[in-house]
Amino acid sequence: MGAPIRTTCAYCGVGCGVLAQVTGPRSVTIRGDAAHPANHGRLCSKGTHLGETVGLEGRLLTPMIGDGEANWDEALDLVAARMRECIAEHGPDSVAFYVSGQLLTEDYYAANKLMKGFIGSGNIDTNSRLCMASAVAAHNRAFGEDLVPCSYSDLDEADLVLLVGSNTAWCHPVVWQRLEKARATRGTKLVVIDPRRTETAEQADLHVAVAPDGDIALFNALLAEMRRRGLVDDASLAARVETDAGFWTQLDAQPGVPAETFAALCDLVAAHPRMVTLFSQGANQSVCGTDKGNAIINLHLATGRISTPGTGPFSITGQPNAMGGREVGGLANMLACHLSFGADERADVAAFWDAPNLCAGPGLKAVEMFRAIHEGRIRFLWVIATNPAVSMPDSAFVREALARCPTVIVSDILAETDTARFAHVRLPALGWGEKDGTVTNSERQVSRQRALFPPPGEARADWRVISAVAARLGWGEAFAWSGPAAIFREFAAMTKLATRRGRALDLAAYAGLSDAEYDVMEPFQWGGRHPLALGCPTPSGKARLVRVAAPAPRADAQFPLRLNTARYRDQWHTMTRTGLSPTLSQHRREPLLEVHPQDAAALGLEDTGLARVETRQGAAIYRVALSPGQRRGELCVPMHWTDQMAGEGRTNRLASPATDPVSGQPGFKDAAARVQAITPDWRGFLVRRDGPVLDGPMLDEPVLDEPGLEGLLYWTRSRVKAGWLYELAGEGAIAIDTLLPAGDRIEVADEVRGMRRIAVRGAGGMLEAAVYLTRSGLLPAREWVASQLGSGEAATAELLAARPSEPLPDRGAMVCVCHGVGEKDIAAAVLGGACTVEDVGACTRAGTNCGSCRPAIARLVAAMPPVPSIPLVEAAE
Ligand SMILES: Nc1nc2c(c(=O)[nH]1)N[C@H]1C(S)=C(S)[C@@H](COP(=O)(O)OP(=O)(O)OC[C@H]3O[C@@H](n4cnc5c(=O)[nH]c(N)nc54)[C@H](O)[C@@H]3O)O[C@H]1N2
Ligand SMILES: Nc1nc2c(c(=O)[nH]1)N[C@H]1C(S)=C(S)[C@@H](COP(=O)(O)OP(=O)(O)OC[C@H]3O[C@@H](n4cnc5c(=O)[nH]c(N)nc54)[C@H](O)[C@@H]3O)O[C@H]1N2
Ligand code: SF4
Ligand SMILES: [Mo]
Repeated sequence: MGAPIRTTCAYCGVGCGVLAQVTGPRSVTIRGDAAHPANHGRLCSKGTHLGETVGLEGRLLTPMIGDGEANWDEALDLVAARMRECIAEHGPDSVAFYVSGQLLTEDYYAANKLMKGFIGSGNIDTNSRLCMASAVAAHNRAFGEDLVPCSYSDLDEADLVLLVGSNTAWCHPVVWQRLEKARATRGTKLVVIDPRRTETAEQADLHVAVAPDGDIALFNALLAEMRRRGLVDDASLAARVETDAGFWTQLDAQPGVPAETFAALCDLVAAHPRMVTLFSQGANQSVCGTDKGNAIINLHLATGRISTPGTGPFSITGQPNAMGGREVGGLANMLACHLSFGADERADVAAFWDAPNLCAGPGLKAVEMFRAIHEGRIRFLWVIATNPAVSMPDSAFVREALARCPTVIVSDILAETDTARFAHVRLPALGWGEKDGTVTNSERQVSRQRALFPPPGEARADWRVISAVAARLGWGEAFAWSGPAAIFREFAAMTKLATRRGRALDLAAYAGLSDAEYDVMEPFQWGGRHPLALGCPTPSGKARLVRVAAPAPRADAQFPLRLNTARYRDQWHTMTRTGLSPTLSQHRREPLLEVHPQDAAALGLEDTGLARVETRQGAAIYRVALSPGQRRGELCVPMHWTDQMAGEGRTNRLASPATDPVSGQPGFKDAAARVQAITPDWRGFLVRRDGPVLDGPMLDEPVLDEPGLEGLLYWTRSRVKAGWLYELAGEGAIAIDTLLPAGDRIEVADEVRGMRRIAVRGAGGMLEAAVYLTRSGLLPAREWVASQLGSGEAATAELLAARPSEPLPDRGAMVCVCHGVGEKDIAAAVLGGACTVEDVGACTRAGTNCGSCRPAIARLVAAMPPVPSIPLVEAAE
C-alpha cells in the first residue's frame, strides 16, 4: 500500500480535502485531510462514505450509439459529423452544450473554449444556472465582478452569523461544524432565516420563519431600522459606495414577520458588527433571487460589514466546482475569466485563443435553452455531467424537448440515467477518483482532485473527449493539450486579461507551472481573504447599493398551497452516486411530503400515508410526514428521486419554469400546489438482490425494459447491503410473479386480513428476495430481512415473520449512519441520564465520527422530557 493520495471531496462546495488510501483495484478508505484549509481534517457523512460509491455498478464503460456499443472513433466521428451538419444547415446557434458544476475546471474550460471561441455561439450553460446564477448576478450588480468578498475564516471570527435559505447542517456540514466550533469558543450568535424549521434552524439562537420570498421585505426593513439606529455612517458610505438619490426614501420598513421576532433580529444585528450573512438556495432559487442577494449585500455595504475580519455577505456554492465554472465562463452570459461581452473584452479573448469565430454575445440560459430545443431552434445538444431530465423545472416539458431534439449527446459516468434515455450517443466519462484536475470551492480556494484508480473500461476524461471533437472539426491545434496541467496553465495565463481590466480573478502566477509542479500543487486562494478590500472593479472603484423591492403577494385559488423543495442530509442531487451507498440510504429511504399537522388534518392526510401533490406543471406522489416545522399552508418535498429510484416521486414534475428576470434562475422553492390523500388497495415492501426499475401508471415516457409491475400506484427503492429495498403500493390485483426472481418459494397468506408473504431462496438456500403485502394490516420492520439478502442463515419461519427468533433491539429511525445508532437508542441514552450531544456520543458513539447527525441528536435530546433530578432536602435553619 502506498501513501494516501491527497484529493478533494466529490460533493459540495465546501471543498473538503480528503486523504484517500487505495486498498484494492476499486476500493479506498477515506479520511479528512488535516492540512486542507477548507476542513482541517473534518468530513461529513457523504465525504466519509465516498468509498461506498467507487464501485463499477451501473457504470457506462464504452461509448454507445443508440443501444449498440461503439468504439471511440466511431462515436467521436458521429458527434463531429452531426455537429458540423447542424452548424452548416442551421448556424452555430443551433448547437448547445449543457454542462455542470461537477466538471473539473479543465473540462469546463475546454467546453467553453470550443463553444464560445470556435463553434461561435454563446450557447453553453450549466446547472449552476439552477444554483448560483442569482448570486452571480447580485455580485456583478453590487461589485462589478462575480466576487465572494469573504472567506471561511470570517465565519470563525464572526460574532453573529445569519443563515438565509441555507440548511447548512445538512448541505454544507463541515461549514456547519466550523460554526458549531465558533459558537462554542467565542459565543457566536446564530440566526436562521428559513420558512421551515430545519435541523439548522432548531439549533439557532433565533429562527425567523419568513414567508416564502419574504427575504427582501425583511432585509429592506432591517436596513431601514439599522439606519434609524445610527448604524449607517453616511460619510464613510459615500467614500466607499455609490448610492442613488432616492435609495433611502424608497426603503419599505414593513418586515413581514411578527414584530417581536423582528425586534429580536434587529437587536442582534445592531449589537454585533462582526456579522456574516451566509446564503444559498432559499435566496438564489427564486423569481426574485437576484434582488434577494442584493438586499443582503446592501445591508453589509451600508453598515460597513464587509472586507474586514468576521464580516461579509457570503454566497456559498453548491457543487464542488460551481466556482471554477464561473471562473472559466461556464455560464452563457459570461466569457472566460470574468470577462463580459463588451467589444474590447471580446477582442482580447479572440486574440488570446486565436479564435476564428468568437461568439457575438451571450447565449441562452438553461430554461431558455430547453425552450429553444423544444421549438426546434437548437437541434444539437451535448449534456455533460448533469441530469436535466430530473433537475430542470417542469421536467415533462424538458423531456419533450429532449425527445424532439435531433441529436442528443450525453457524457456521463452511468449507463442509465433519466437523461441518458434520450441520448443518441452516450460517452463514458471518468468520475471522481479517476479524473484529474482542479476545483474551486466557495471561498475561491483552488484544490487538486487527483486520480486514485486507472480509467475503467473505455472511459475518458471529459476534456479529452471535447478536444477530440474539436480536432475533428479542424481546430486541433487550439485544443492540443498534453494533459490537465496544460489546460490549467492556459487558463491561468488567460486571467491576465481580467487583471488588466482591474478584476480580482488572478491566477497568472500559475501560468508557468510545470507538469510536476501541477501534480503536487497545494490548495491556494485567489483574491485573498477579502478581495474587495482595496475597492471594486467598477468604473468608480466603489460598490453599489441596488434598489430592490419586495415582490407582490401571489395567490392562486385553484392551487392554494405553496410548495418548497429541498435536500436531504445524506443524498446528493439525482442520487446517481449516494443512492448506491447502503449506509447513506438509511437516513431517508423515501421522498417525504412534509406538512404541518393541522394542515394534514384539514386535508385528510395521515402520517406515513401517501399523498399526491399537483401543480400547474404536473403531479407526483410522496409518503406523508407530519412536521410542526412547516409553516401552515406550505409543503416541502425533496429534489432527489428519479425514475430510476421511484415511480412517482420525481419532484420536478411539479416545479414551475418561471425564472428570475435578471439571472434566469428558476424559482424552485415556491410553486402553487394542491394535495390529496391516496388510499391504495394494498401496501407492501420487497427486498431483492438485484434492483430492476419498476413501472408505474403515470410515467410520462415509455417504460424501461426491465420486468416490473403493471399499474403500480407507488414504488420507491433504496440501497441495502446486498440488494434493494422497495416500498410498494397499488390498486387491484397484484402481479407478484413479475416482482420476484426465480427460485424456491415459501409462502404464507391470510385471506381474511389480506396478508401475503413470500420468500425466495436460490442456490444454497440463499435469500434472493422476499415480499410482504397487506391490504389493511401493519407491515413488519424492514431492516432485518433486508440484511438477510444473499445469506442462507435465517430459518424459513424467521423470514416469513421478518424478524429473528432472538429479537434484535428496535433502533427506530436511523440517526447516526456511521455507527448505526437509531432514534430509540438515543432516547434510551437520554432516559439513562445523557443531557447533551456529547453525553449521547459517550453512551452510544452517535455523532462521534463525521458529526453530520449532531443537530438531529440535539433535537432529540431537546424534545425528550427532562429526567427528574433528585430532589434536594432544604437544609434546616
Ligand atoms: N446533502 C446534500 N448536500 C448538498 C447537496 C445535496 O444534494 N445534498 N447539494 C449541494 C448543492 S448543488 C447546493 S446548491 C447546496 C444547497 O444548499 P441549501 O441551499 O442549504 O439547500 P436546500 O435544501 O435546497 O435549500 C435551503 C433552504 O432554503 C429554504 N427556503 C425555501 N424558500 C425560502 C425563502 O423564500 N426564503 C428563505 N430564506 N429560505 C427559503 C428551504 O426551506 C431550505 O431549508 O447544497 C449542496 N450540498
Ligand atoms: N426542485 C428542485 N430542483 C433542483 C434543485 C432544487 O433545490 N429543487 N436544485 C438545483 C441545483 S442547485 C442543482 S446544482 C441541480 C443539480 O442537478 P444535476 O446536475 O442534474 O444532478 P446530479 O445528480 O449531480 O447530476 C450529475 C450527473 O453527472 C454524472 N457525473 C458525475 N460525475 C461526472 C463526471 O465527472 N463527468 C461526467 N460526464 N458525468 C458525471 C452523474 O452520474 C449524474 O448523472 O439541481 C437543481 N434542481
Ligand atoms: S462538507 Fe461533506 S460533502 Fe461537502 S465537501 Fe466536505 S465532506 Fe464533502
Ligand atoms: Mo446546486
